[in-house]
Amino acid sequence: LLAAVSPEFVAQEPQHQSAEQIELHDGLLDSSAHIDPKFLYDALGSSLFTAITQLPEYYPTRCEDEIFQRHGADIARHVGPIQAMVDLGAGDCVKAERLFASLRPSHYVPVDISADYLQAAVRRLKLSYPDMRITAVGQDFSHELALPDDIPTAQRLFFYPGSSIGNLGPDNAYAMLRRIRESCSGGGLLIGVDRVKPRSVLEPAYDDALHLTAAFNLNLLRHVNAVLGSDFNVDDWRHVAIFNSERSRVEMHLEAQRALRVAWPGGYRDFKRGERIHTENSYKFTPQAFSDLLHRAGFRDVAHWSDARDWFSVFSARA
Ligand code: AVI
Repeated sequence: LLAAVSPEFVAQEPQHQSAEQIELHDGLLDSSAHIDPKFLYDALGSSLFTAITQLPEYYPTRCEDEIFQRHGADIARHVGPIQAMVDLGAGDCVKAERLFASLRPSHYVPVDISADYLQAAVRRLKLSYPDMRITAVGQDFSHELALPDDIPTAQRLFFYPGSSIGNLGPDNAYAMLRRIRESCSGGGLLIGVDRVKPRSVLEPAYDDALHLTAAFNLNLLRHVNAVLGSDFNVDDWRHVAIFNSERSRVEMHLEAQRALRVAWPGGYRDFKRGERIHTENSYKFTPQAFSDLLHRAGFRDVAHWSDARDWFSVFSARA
């Protein structure tokens, strides 16, 4: 039995599906096909992202490091004394570790969707910081934040580096900041934010000469094949990265190189040559726009620091 949505988009009889499969199915059958950027991060995707942060074109990581090096003492003064440092998307915990000396948390709470990866990082940290209490939380914090309730909210400093907030759309970014504020009432937030800058800098950062970002984007199709059982052929697709200045975001897409059909259990879609799947937005902010967003989300006492070129900013705010 086929329920035709249009000649190109066909949903077949529903089978037992996971939430991720339903999300992928719906995104692929939308009038403009899209796939959530979380599907960029399987094991290979996470390694590719780590490699991207070392590319000469990908400036955000280096700019953020520079800010912490140049302004670390000022930042620590603004943050004030803290007990628990809650690291959102901690990964290998290296960014937070560099701040331990200046922020002096007594309790470190790394949160990451990949609990296994986190456990390995925490084992390493425990050897270097035997006196620090460490509580690893394996959690997808994109929809809710559930932290151990023995950490009073006023003792929490949320650390959200790397401009990961920029991968959320405006409504979700606002909702995430509100959730963080509610969860650290009396405490604070330290967050990295990428800034608006010329297209000539932004586009190569997302379309590098070694094609690592292209591999990162295309690898999402392999991850989707594994989750959905689809038959995407990576060779049929091309990585596209463009700065959408009206919306202040770099967009990543995958573009069909020929007319083709992608099928999966429960559906298929015919793509025309040149048709695109939208895979990621990376919003870029002016300091004023991000400061306004923090205030709207209920933060106060907002301060920020930048690198020498004003390409990236680190904001500190109280909740
Ligand atoms: C993780 N995130 C902040 C990166 C960014 O810059 O938006 C992901 C990324 N996409 C392509 N390159 C890096």
